[in-house]
Amino acid sequence: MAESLSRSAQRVQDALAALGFEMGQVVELPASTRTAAEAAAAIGCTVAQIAKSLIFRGVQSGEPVLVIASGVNRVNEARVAEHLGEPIAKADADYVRAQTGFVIGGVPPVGHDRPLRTFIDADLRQYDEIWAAAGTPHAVFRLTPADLERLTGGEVIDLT
Ligand code: 5CA
Repeated sequence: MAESLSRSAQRVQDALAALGFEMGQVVELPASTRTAAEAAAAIGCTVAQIAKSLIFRGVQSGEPVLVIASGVNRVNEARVAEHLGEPIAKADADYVRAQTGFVIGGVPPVGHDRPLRTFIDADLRQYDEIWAAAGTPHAVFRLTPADLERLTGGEVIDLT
């Protein structure tokens, strides 16, 4: 029998179930998955297959924005701003926690305290399977790019 998940990882598992993603299985690993590079090493996939969930803040509205990017890509903030309609700034750790309910290094693409405006890196579409954080810096789950798009309702954009 599988060991029980930590509270934050279970929250993501429950969110996946509520979204009807039956195949979604959160796994907690002994090794750190806090960064995209660590997650790739722990999973045994490429860094590009890590779907990292980054939180930004709309400079005018103060509203949070979730950008889900391939682990190898640096987010072009100006590109996101064009789609959003306002400039964005990097969020600090307290803001990330307050807006999502999760700590940096574990922010998942789904299961947040409230829905977040979401953009998805088009580069992720080239992979058959990708991995995302699942609530803690030791928890991840596997999905396809199509799953990610359906689960988040995010807008796919060219991020680089
Ligand atoms: N669990 C892994 C991948 S599955 C993960 O969450 N990676 S991540 O890249 O999405 O999360 C780490 C990200 O948090 C970094 O890329 C960076 O954008 C952000 N970050 C790290 N430290 C800080 C910090 N002190 N303040 C604000 N953002 C930070």
